[in-house]
Order: sequence, then C-alpha cells, then structure tokens
Amino acid sequence: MSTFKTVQQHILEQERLHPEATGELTSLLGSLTVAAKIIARDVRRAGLTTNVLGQTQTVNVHGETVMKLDQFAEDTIQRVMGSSGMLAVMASEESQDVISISDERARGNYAMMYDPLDGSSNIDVNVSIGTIFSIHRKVTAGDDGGEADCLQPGRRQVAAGYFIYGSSTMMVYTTGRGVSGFTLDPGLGEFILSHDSIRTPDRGRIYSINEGNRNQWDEATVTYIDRLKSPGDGTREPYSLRYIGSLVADFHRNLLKGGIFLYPGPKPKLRLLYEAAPLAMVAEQAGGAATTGTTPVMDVEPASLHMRVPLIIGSRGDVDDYLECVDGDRRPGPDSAS
Ligand code: AHM
Ligand code: MG
Repeated sequence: MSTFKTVQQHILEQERLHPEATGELTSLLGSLTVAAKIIARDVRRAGLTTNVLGQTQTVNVHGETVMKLDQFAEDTIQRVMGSSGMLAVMASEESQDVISISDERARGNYAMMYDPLDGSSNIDVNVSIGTIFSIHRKVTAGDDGGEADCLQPGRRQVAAGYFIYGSSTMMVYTTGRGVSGFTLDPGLGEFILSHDSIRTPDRGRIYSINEGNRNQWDEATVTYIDRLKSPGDGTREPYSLRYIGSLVADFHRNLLKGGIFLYPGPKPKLRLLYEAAPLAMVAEQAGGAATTGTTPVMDVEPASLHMRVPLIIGSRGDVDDYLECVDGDRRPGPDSAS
C-alpha cells in the first residue's frame, strides 16, 4: 500500500533528521503552505471575481506594472508570514526595501525572500504561475532583521522551493536533503506527498529560452542553442523548444522531464534572491545544476536585494554542455544590481 503523507508530516520528519532543530522552520514552512492555499484559492477564481484580474495603477521596483493578483499574493504573504512568529525580516521581488516584522512579539530567527507571483504576465491568460521562496537563518545581532540577513549566498539557504498554480497546485521544497513534491487535494485542503525524492534526469531533450531575445544573447548561448537544434554529429536528435514564459512552470517541467532553462547575459532578467538562488538549491538537491555561466548560482554573493544574474539551470549534463560553450573571454558574469 502506498504511504499517505501530508506536507506537515513530511516537514516534521525532515526536522527530526536535524538534531539541532527547534521546530521553528517546521512552523515557518507550515505558515507558508497556508499563504499558498489562500493564493491558490484566489488564482482558481481569477476569472470569476472582477477585482482580481488586470493591472493595478502601480509600477514596481523593476519598472513593471503590478497585476492585481500580484498585489494580492504580496499582501497575503506579508500578512500570513509577518505574523507567523518565525521571521526576523522578509524581502520580496515586489518591494523596494526589506520588509520588517512590525510586531516585536512576532519576530523570529529566519529571513525569507520570495517572488509572490512569478510569471505575472500570464495571469490574465490562465497559464501556470507560481510563488518562489528562499529561507536563510538570521545572521545579524538584535531582534529585528535587516538587509544583511537577506544578502546571503544561496549556499547558505536552509530551505527553498516553490508553489505552482497549474492544472493542480503543487509545493516542491528542499531543506537540503533531497527534493519532495506535494499536490494540494482541494477536497481536503492539504498538500499530499505525490513526488517523493525527486531526481532530475542527467540529460533532457528540452530547452527553454526566449528565442525572441537572440540578438541580445552572449555568444556562448548562441553557439549552444545552435548546437541543440542541429547536433551535427548525427548522434543526437535536436532538442525541442518549450517556453511558457513562467519560470516556475518552465523549471518544474524540466525538473521532472529533464532539460535546460536559460535566461542568459548580457542582459539578465531574473533576480538572484527571489528566483535564481532558490531554484538553484532545488535543482542541485535533485541532482541538477545551475550556473551564471561563470559561477554556480548558489555561490554568487548578492550585491543588492534586486540583483539580477544570468540563469542557466536544469539537467547536469545539459548545463555542463552549456559551460563547454562558454568562451573564456566572453563569459557572461553576474550583472551588477539593476
Ligand atoms: P516576473 O517575476 O515579473 O513574473 O518575471 C519573471 C518572468 C519569469 O517567470 C519568466 O521566466 C520570465 O519572466 C519571462 O521573461 P520574458 O518574457 O522576457 O521571456
Ligand atoms: Mg518572477
């Protein structure tokens, strides 16, 4: 008989593997599932309620128009996680500065970075979107956290993962001991273990990149993509292009099926703290890899909250092939903050 396990049971089990654990991380991740259930509920009803689809009048820190559902997800996470009692500070893709925990009694020992609703441009057209999260231990002294708690390299994450609001709602997360996936049972309102010990294939047959940006790619990327399309030596079939334009959805598909996602330099778009580092931890824990072209994403030192980096992530064999194409002189480096 197959085992039945809720995400809460699973998180508790993971905690027991860490003798020093205090239960705070378990509680934090538990609160996060509550926020995600609220977001999932409203994403499901998006076409039915008039106040959820469409744009707000606000432009975010990246110059992008904030969608109503973006704002709703941001408010939900701030509300639920701000009162969880487990966080010292938060930082969001949607907020210029760090988000303090206003209630002193609700302050904890972790910092959380998140992208409340990744793939916003797809919200109005019913395409999968997601929430990405990254959790670090607080490293500064004092009760309230600050920017220094957020500006830690991905290698120091204690947990990371994402929720995907797709044909079903899933949570995929890691605390550094492999990757597990849970599917939300809408009847029970619980995330149930559906993908135990996820391992990504060593190599895939899919590449995911915005081909419309070809004129802006660095040379290594042009060379690599051309090789995927026309392997030349006849030993391989050309790869298939699959690009949703929703990072969580593109990443999730490639994680399960194998393949590579690229948002390369010299004009990277994706943000280190909210997108690249957490997905890099998931990829590595599932046996895959993530690089900027010069550095493993997990080792990049964040220079600022909204720093962007090239992201090449997926099956290890495919990422290695990409790195072979990186010419020494033309390597794309992590972009400065933008
Ligand atoms: P967002 O966080 O504002 O939604 O932007 C990030 C999204 C990713 O989900 C996706 O991979 C990428 O932007 C797509 O960008 P583009 O439209 O340039 O291909
Ligand atoms: Mg995003």
